[in-house]
Amino acid sequence: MSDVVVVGRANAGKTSACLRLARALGVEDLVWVVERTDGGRERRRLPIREAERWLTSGEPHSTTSLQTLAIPVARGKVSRSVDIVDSAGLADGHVRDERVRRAMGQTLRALVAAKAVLHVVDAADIGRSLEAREAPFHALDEQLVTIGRTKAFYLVLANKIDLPFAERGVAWLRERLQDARVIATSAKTGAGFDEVKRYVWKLA
Ligand SMILES: Nc1nc2c(ncn2[C@@H]2O[C@H](COP(=O)(O)OP(=O)(O)OP(=O)(O)O)[C@@H](O)[C@H]2O)c(=O)[nH]1
Ligand SMILES: [Mg+2]
Repeated sequence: MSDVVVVGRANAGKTSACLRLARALGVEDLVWVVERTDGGRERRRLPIREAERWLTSGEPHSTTSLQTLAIPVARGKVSRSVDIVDSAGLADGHVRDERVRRAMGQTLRALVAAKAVLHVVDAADIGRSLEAREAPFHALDEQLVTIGRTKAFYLVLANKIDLPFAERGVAWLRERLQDARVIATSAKTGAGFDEVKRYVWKLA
Protein backbone atom coordinates (compact mmCIF):
# COMPACT_ATOMS: atom_id res chain seq x y z
CA MET A 1 0.00 0.00 0.00
CA SER A 2 1.32 3.44 -0.81
CA ASP A 3 0.09 6.97 -0.37
CA VAL A 4 -0.28 9.51 -3.13
CA VAL A 5 -0.79 12.99 -1.67
CA VAL A 6 -2.75 15.40 -3.88
CA VAL A 7 -1.81 19.06 -3.31
CA GLY A 8 -2.32 22.45 -4.91
CA ARG A 9 -3.84 25.88 -4.54
CA ALA A 10 -7.37 26.18 -3.22
CA ASN A 11 -9.99 25.49 -5.92
CA ALA A 12 -7.51 23.98 -8.44
CA GLY A 13 -9.68 20.85 -8.68
CA LYS A 14 -7.89 18.46 -6.29
CA THR A 15 -11.01 16.76 -4.91
CA SER A 16 -12.55 16.52 -8.39
CA ALA A 17 -9.28 15.00 -9.69
CA CYS A 18 -9.24 12.42 -6.86
CA LEU A 19 -12.78 11.37 -7.71
CA ARG A 20 -11.98 11.14 -11.44
CA LEU A 21 -8.95 9.04 -10.66
CA ALA A 22 -11.01 6.76 -8.43
CA ARG A 23 -13.51 6.34 -11.26
CA ALA A 24 -10.74 5.64 -13.77
CA LEU A 25 -9.45 2.94 -11.41
CA GLY A 26 -12.91 1.32 -11.41
CA VAL A 27 -14.25 2.42 -8.01
CA GLU A 28 -18.03 2.54 -7.69
CA ASP A 29 -18.48 2.80 -3.95
CA LEU A 30 -16.16 5.31 -2.45
CA VAL A 31 -14.78 4.61 1.02
CA TRP A 32 -12.88 7.45 2.52
CA VAL A 33 -11.33 8.25 5.85
CA VAL A 34 -11.46 11.83 7.03
CA GLU A 35 -8.66 12.88 9.38
CA ARG A 36 -9.94 15.93 11.17
CA THR A 37 -7.51 18.60 12.33
CA ASP A 38 -8.55 17.88 15.96
CA GLY A 39 -7.05 14.39 15.56
CA GLY A 40 -10.40 12.57 15.11
CA ARG A 41 -10.94 10.10 12.29
CA GLU A 42 -14.16 9.20 10.50
CA ARG A 43 -14.81 6.54 7.92
CA ARG A 44 -17.47 7.33 5.32
CA ARG A 45 -18.97 5.54 2.36
CA LEU A 46 -20.78 6.99 -0.67
CA PRO A 47 -21.57 5.92 -4.25
CA ILE A 48 -19.02 7.62 -6.50
CA ARG A 49 -21.80 9.21 -8.60
CA GLU A 50 -22.93 11.22 -5.58
CA ALA A 51 -19.48 12.02 -4.23
CA GLU A 52 -18.84 14.98 -6.50
CA ARG A 53 -21.94 16.80 -5.34
CA TRP A 54 -21.01 16.36 -1.68
CA LEU A 55 -17.25 16.81 -1.77
CA THR A 56 -16.46 19.52 -4.32
CA SER A 57 -17.50 23.14 -4.59
CA GLY A 58 -16.75 26.33 -6.48
CA GLU A 59 -15.88 28.03 -3.18
CA PRO A 60 -12.17 27.87 -2.29
CA HIS A 61 -11.19 25.93 0.85
CA SER A 62 -14.08 23.51 0.59
CA THR A 63 -11.84 20.64 1.73
CA THR A 64 -10.75 21.27 5.31
CA SER A 65 -9.22 17.93 6.32
CA LEU A 66 -7.09 15.21 4.83
CA GLN A 67 -9.40 12.74 3.11
CA THR A 68 -7.93 9.39 2.21
CA LEU A 69 -9.57 7.36 -0.53
CA ALA A 70 -8.54 3.71 -0.28
CA ILE A 71 -8.64 2.32 -3.80
CA PRO A 72 -8.35 -1.41 -4.43
CA VAL A 73 -6.19 -2.23 -7.44
CA ALA A 74 -6.23 -5.76 -8.85
CA ARG A 75 -2.81 -6.79 -10.16
CA GLY A 76 -2.91 -10.38 -11.34
CA LYS A 77 -3.97 -12.57 -8.44
CA VAL A 78 -2.72 -10.18 -5.82
CA SER A 79 -5.08 -7.55 -4.61
CA ARG A 80 -3.39 -4.36 -3.50
CA SER A 81 -4.54 -0.89 -2.78
CA VAL A 82 -3.40 2.62 -3.25
CA ASP A 83 -4.36 5.43 -0.90
CA ILE A 84 -5.14 8.73 -2.58
CA VAL A 85 -4.89 11.51 -0.01
CA ASP A 86 -6.93 14.58 -0.93
CA SER A 87 -5.72 17.62 0.99
CA ALA A 88 -6.96 21.08 1.92
CA GLY A 89 -5.97 23.71 -0.63
CA LEU A 90 -3.08 26.06 0.05
CA ALA A 91 -3.10 29.83 -0.34
CA ASP A 92 -0.50 32.61 -0.41
CA GLY A 93 -0.33 35.24 2.30
CA HIS A 94 -2.15 35.45 5.60
CA VAL A 95 -5.33 33.38 5.94
CA ARG A 96 -7.75 34.75 8.54
CA ASP A 97 -9.88 31.66 9.13
CA GLU A 98 -8.18 29.54 11.77
CA ARG A 99 -9.87 26.34 10.59
CA VAL A 100 -8.40 26.86 7.12
CA ARG A 101 -4.96 27.67 8.57
CA ARG A 102 -4.97 24.44 10.59
CA ALA A 103 -6.04 22.48 7.52
CA MET A 104 -3.19 24.04 5.51
CA GLY A 105 -0.75 22.98 8.22
CA GLN A 106 -2.08 19.44 7.99
CA THR A 107 -1.57 19.52 4.20
CA LEU A 108 2.04 20.66 4.61
CA ARG A 109 2.81 17.85 7.08
CA ALA A 110 1.35 15.29 4.68
CA LEU A 111 3.32 16.82 1.82
CA VAL A 112 6.62 16.61 3.69
CA ALA A 113 6.00 12.97 4.63
CA ALA A 114 4.80 11.88 1.17
CA LYS A 115 6.88 9.86 -1.26
CA ALA A 116 4.41 10.35 -4.09
CA VAL A 117 2.81 13.70 -4.95
CA LEU A 118 0.20 14.79 -7.47
CA HIS A 119 0.24 18.56 -7.88
CA VAL A 120 -3.00 19.95 -9.34
CA VAL A 121 -2.71 23.30 -11.12
CA ASP A 122 -5.55 25.28 -12.70
CA ALA A 123 -4.22 25.63 -16.28
CA ALA A 124 -7.12 27.88 -17.31
CA ASP A 125 -6.22 30.31 -14.54
CA ILE A 126 -2.61 30.40 -15.79
CA GLY A 127 -3.82 30.97 -19.36
CA ARG A 128 -6.08 33.82 -18.22
CA SER A 129 -3.22 35.45 -16.30
CA LEU A 130 -1.01 35.24 -19.40
CA GLU A 131 -3.75 36.87 -21.51
CA ALA A 132 -4.03 39.66 -18.93
CA ARG A 133 -0.19 39.98 -18.77
CA GLU A 134 -0.22 39.10 -15.09
CA ALA A 135 2.19 36.76 -13.27
CA PRO A 136 1.00 33.27 -14.22
CA PHE A 137 2.60 31.34 -11.38
CA HIS A 138 2.76 32.35 -7.74
CA ALA A 139 5.35 31.70 -5.06
CA LEU A 140 3.23 28.95 -3.58
CA ASP A 141 3.21 26.85 -6.75
CA GLU A 142 6.95 27.50 -7.23
CA GLN A 143 7.53 26.08 -3.76
CA LEU A 144 5.32 23.08 -4.41
CA VAL A 145 7.29 22.35 -7.58
CA THR A 146 10.57 22.57 -5.65
CA ILE A 147 9.30 20.14 -3.00
CA GLY A 148 7.67 17.90 -5.60
CA ARG A 149 10.93 17.44 -7.48
CA THR A 150 12.53 15.93 -4.35
CA LYS A 151 9.94 13.12 -4.28
CA ALA A 152 10.29 9.63 -5.75
CA PHE A 153 7.08 10.24 -7.73
CA TYR A 154 5.87 13.67 -8.83
CA LEU A 155 3.21 14.40 -11.41
CA VAL A 156 1.71 17.77 -12.32
CA LEU A 157 -1.92 17.77 -13.47
CA ALA A 158 -2.54 20.83 -15.65
CA ASN A 159 -6.27 20.79 -14.91
CA LYS A 160 -9.43 22.47 -16.28
CA ILE A 161 -8.35 22.03 -19.92
CA ASP A 162 -12.03 22.16 -20.94
CA LEU A 163 -12.03 25.90 -20.13
CA PRO A 164 -10.94 28.83 -22.35
CA PHE A 165 -7.23 29.80 -22.27
CA ALA A 166 -6.24 26.51 -20.63
CA GLU A 167 -4.30 25.40 -23.71
CA ARG A 168 -2.04 28.40 -23.34
CA GLY A 169 -1.64 27.58 -19.64
CA VAL A 170 -0.65 23.98 -20.39
CA ALA A 171 1.97 25.08 -22.96
CA TRP A 172 3.40 27.56 -20.47
CA LEU A 173 3.57 24.92 -17.70
CA ARG A 174 5.29 22.40 -19.97
CA GLU A 175 7.88 24.99 -20.96
CA ARG A 176 8.40 26.13 -17.37
CA LEU A 177 8.56 22.68 -15.72
CA GLN A 178 10.66 20.99 -18.38
CA ASP A 179 11.90 17.99 -16.43
CA ALA A 180 8.66 17.36 -14.53
CA ARG A 181 5.87 15.23 -15.99
CA VAL A 182 2.90 17.43 -16.88
CA ILE A 183 -0.40 15.80 -17.88
CA ALA A 184 -3.22 17.95 -19.29
CA THR A 185 -6.46 16.96 -17.54
CA SER A 186 -10.05 17.90 -17.06
CA ALA A 187 -11.61 16.55 -13.90
CA LYS A 188 -14.89 17.72 -15.42
CA THR A 189 -14.76 15.70 -18.67
CA GLY A 190 -12.28 13.02 -17.55
CA ALA A 191 -9.71 13.93 -20.23
CA GLY A 192 -6.18 12.82 -19.36
CA PHE A 193 -7.15 10.49 -16.50
CA ASP A 194 -6.32 7.27 -18.36
CA GLU A 195 -2.74 8.47 -18.41
CA VAL A 196 -2.81 9.55 -14.76
CA LYS A 197 -4.27 6.16 -13.88
CA ARG A 198 -1.38 4.32 -15.57
CA TYR A 199 1.17 6.12 -13.40
CA VAL A 200 -0.77 5.71 -10.17
CA TRP A 201 -1.52 2.06 -10.89
CA LYS A 202 2.19 1.33 -10.90
CA LEU A 203 2.42 2.61 -7.34
CA ALA A 204 -0.01 0.01 -5.95
N1 LIG B 1 -14.47 23.35 -15.86
C1 LIG B 1 -13.83 22.63 -14.93
N2 LIG B 1 -14.12 22.79 -13.63
C2 LIG B 1 -13.46 22.04 -12.72
C3 LIG B 1 -12.46 21.09 -13.10
N3 LIG B 1 -11.97 20.52 -11.96
C4 LIG B 1 -12.66 21.07 -10.93
N4 LIG B 1 -13.55 21.99 -11.39
C5 LIG B 1 -14.45 22.85 -10.61
O1 LIG B 1 -13.64 23.69 -9.81
C6 LIG B 1 -14.25 23.89 -8.53
C7 LIG B 1 -13.28 23.41 -7.45
O2 LIG B 1 -13.14 22.01 -7.53
P1 LIG B 1 -12.69 21.13 -6.28
O3 LIG B 1 -12.42 19.77 -6.78
O4 LIG B 1 -13.60 21.32 -5.14
O5 LIG B 1 -11.29 21.89 -5.98
P2 LIG B 1 -10.29 21.69 -4.77
O6 LIG B 1 -8.93 21.95 -5.30
O7 LIG B 1 -10.52 20.39 -4.11
O8 LIG B 1 -10.73 22.90 -3.82
P3 LIG B 1 -10.42 23.12 -2.24
O9 LIG B 1 -10.67 21.83 -1.54
O10 LIG B 1 -11.40 24.18 -1.86
O11 LIG B 1 -9.00 23.57 -2.18
C8 LIG B 1 -15.56 23.10 -8.56
O12 LIG B 1 -16.58 24.00 -8.93
C9 LIG B 1 -15.32 22.06 -9.64
O13 LIG B 1 -16.53 21.65 -10.26
C10 LIG B 1 -12.17 20.94 -14.49
O14 LIG B 1 -11.32 20.17 -14.93
N5 LIG B 1 -12.89 21.75 -15.36
MG1 LIG C 1 -11.06 19.92 -2.19
